[in-house]
Amino acid sequence: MPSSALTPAIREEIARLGCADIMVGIPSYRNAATIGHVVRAAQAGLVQYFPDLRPVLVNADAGSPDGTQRVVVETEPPGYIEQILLVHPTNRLDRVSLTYPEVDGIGGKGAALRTLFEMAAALEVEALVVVDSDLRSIVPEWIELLAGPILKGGYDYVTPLYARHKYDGTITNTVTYPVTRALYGLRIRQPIGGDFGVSGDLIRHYLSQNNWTADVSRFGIDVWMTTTAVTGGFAVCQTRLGAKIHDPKDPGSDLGPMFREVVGTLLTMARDNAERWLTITGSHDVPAYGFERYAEPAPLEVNTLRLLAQFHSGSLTLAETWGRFIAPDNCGRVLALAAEAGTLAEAAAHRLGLSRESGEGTAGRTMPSTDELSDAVAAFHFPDELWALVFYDLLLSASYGEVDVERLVAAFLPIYFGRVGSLVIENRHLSEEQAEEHVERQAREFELRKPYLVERWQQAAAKAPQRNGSAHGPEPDR
Ligand SMILES: Nc1nc2c(ncn2[C@@H]2O[C@H](COP(=O)(O)OP(=O)(O)OP(=O)(O)O)[C@@H](O)[C@H]2O)c(=O)[nH]1
Ligand SMILES: [Mg+2]
Repeated sequence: MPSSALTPAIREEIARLGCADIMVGIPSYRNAATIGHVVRAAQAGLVQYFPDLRPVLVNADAGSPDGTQRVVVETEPPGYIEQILLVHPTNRLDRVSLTYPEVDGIGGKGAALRTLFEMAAALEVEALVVVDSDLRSIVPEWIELLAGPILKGGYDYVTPLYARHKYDGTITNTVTYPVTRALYGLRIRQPIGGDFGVSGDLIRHYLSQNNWTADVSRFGIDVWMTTTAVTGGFAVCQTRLGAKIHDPKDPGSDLGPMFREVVGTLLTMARDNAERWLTITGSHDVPAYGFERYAEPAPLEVNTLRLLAQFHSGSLTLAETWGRFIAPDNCGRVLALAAEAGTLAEAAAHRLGLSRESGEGTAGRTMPSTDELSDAVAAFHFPDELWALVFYDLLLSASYGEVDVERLVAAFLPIYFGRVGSLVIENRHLSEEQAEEHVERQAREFELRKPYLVERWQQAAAKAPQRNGSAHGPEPDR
């Protein structure tokens, strides 16, 4: 990990705080509208569930221009919580809001977490809980649910289990869940959930790693944390948080950079940990903590037409690059699907009176719902098995191919749009539960197809022995 870059102000804060047992960290960037509730819920959780521990709450903000930090500072103080909950904790809760420094010139969620890790290590906390600042559905109990397995159960890493809307969490559902499960053999349903708990031991392990990249400073951080915990042999469990309600995002318009950062990190880590996953077959359940909750997630709209149009337009400019990293048979099938996506999207846009490329409503025409859009392109289907194979082609090329990972992932993005478009279309009439079965089916497909990856990996490794044994072998310090 890059050497510490804590600012003098943060060091002073650490010196003032001295030490703590439990810390809640909240990364933020432009979350003035929602962070107040998150801070109140986290404070209440610390006061209510851990009255005998020394607690601290730290907001690591990007220097948001919308007054996010002011909201944190002006939110009712812990004393208010003590009053309304009638709790008299042994130790006063300290609350801090700071602007975190960039890591090697890069700011982002990961850089914020780097500062939180360093603070947690310096304060010698036993458990660090991190929660997103755009959450609507957080309640005080989340703090217990995320820290309890560490403090009471001896776990090191606690990942969330949520009821998410069937169209939310698309990077998780299509990539990080099935790939983490198939590679490392653990069924961690939300490997990049954003709300999690980490033990003091694991924080020290994180700080000792030397594979921190620009992507990890951004949204690559979550998959980096999960993969580092798993490959380091730390005890992982899941915790049942109920619904995740947060600022909604449309996968076709909002998630491009996040996809590149998450998938870029996942691929690089798969490359560096081949010795750990090559021999794993099948997968195991990961224990779950907390009482079952049934919650209705908030609905989310997705523009399926735009997803299909992006898949198609990507194929027009990227066919040659695709041919360089996707096996010929798979590539032929992907190109045929992209052509079909283009034809269907164009006809549907015409019928619905929408502009073709953006799928946006033209003047005087309101935007149709996700269901209406999906009905209009209902014939489109991107098979599970092809998705798994193409992803494995990507993974292999990221390690042994001639195109660098950044370019590979950027070129892969339109294919992901095609896959997500297909899932939204297929799931439009399914309940959340049925959609969940579909996610499981797809994950099993990744396991089933793993021999395809392993075989090709071994062939490539045999041709490039100098890369396999050294740069891409396991790191000696773990
Ligand atoms: N400090 C900091 N926090 C950030 C930055 N970008 C995002 N965040 C925080 O990271 C958290 C997750 O970001 P979101 O944009 O909500 O991401 P998401 O798509 O909801 O991701 P998931 O919730 O993990 O599915 C939020 O608390 C953001 O405020 C950043 O540049 N700096
Ligand atoms: Mg969010």
